[in-house]
Amino acid sequence: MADEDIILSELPDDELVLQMHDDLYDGLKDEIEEGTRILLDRGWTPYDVLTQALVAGMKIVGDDFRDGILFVPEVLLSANAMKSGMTILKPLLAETGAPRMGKMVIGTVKGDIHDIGKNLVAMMMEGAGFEVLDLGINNSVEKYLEALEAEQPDILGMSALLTTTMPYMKVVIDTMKEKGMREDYIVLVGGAPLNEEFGRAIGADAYCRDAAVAVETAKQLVARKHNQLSA
Ligand code: B1M
Repeated sequence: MADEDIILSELPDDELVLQMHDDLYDGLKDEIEEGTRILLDRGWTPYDVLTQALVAGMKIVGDDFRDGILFVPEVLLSANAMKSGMTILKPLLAETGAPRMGKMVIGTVKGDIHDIGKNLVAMMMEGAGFEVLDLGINNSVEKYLEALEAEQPDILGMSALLTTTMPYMKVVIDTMKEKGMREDYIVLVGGAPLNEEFGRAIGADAYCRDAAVAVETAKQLVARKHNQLSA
């Protein structure tokens, strides 16, 4: 069947999700928005739409980018389509009425412009009741420190998607140590090329594999910090 013959609303859930993976691959923003709304209307939770339709679709894009089948302009279109789906989900994920859990400053490190994963983490943290200040992409150590001093958050979150930019996280943590402010904050790091060992080696409090892990880790570490302070 030709693409123009496909009526998304007539597809059963499993076929619609596969079609959304194709549409994300093809960077079709309107179709991704439509598919997102259809799944929500059918009673899907925002989290399931996010993970099963959008994040899973982006994984296929990522694999083909890695294998040289897709190139930057195509991936940018996919990223824009993904973001438009995320824009629909964002208020719904934030609407959980969760009690205030704490505050986080988050940003992608210097030299790195990837922001989809970081945005997802920010969205999920807000949904879990955290106040989030998003510094965007390409953040220097000065930008991070300025925000920490101005905002006094519980958590600093850093994201890096490139093997060439992930070492910059250590620059930020080392500078925090030099200035005697490292222990004032919980530092969480994440991004596809990182792992637990790297997180430990650079002196972060935790590496977070995905947004859900970031939320759980943040909750645990903030609770521990508050218990220590009140003990
Ligand atoms: Co880029 N890129 N890219 N790219 N890109 C990767 C990262 C790459 C792995 C692709 C590949 O070759 N397989 C590769 C890096 C290779 C390496 O370093 N070893 C790569 C490259 C090489 C590049 C360029 C250098 C390409 C070029 O120009 N030749 C260039 C770099 C530009 C720069 O930053 N200076 C570049 C550019 C781009 C686009 C602009 C086209 C676009 C970014 C658009 C945007 O973000 N607005 C893009 C994209 C989309 C990707 C891939 C395909 C997808 C990334 C993504 O959004 N994933 C990516 C391939 C891949 O990762 N497999 C790739 C979906 C997202 C939900 O997952 O970001 O992993 P992720 O986030 C997860 C977790 O990692 C974690 O939670 C998130 C949600 O569950 N997490 C955190 C992330 N941050 C966290 C922070 C936390 C906690 C958890 O803080 C507490």
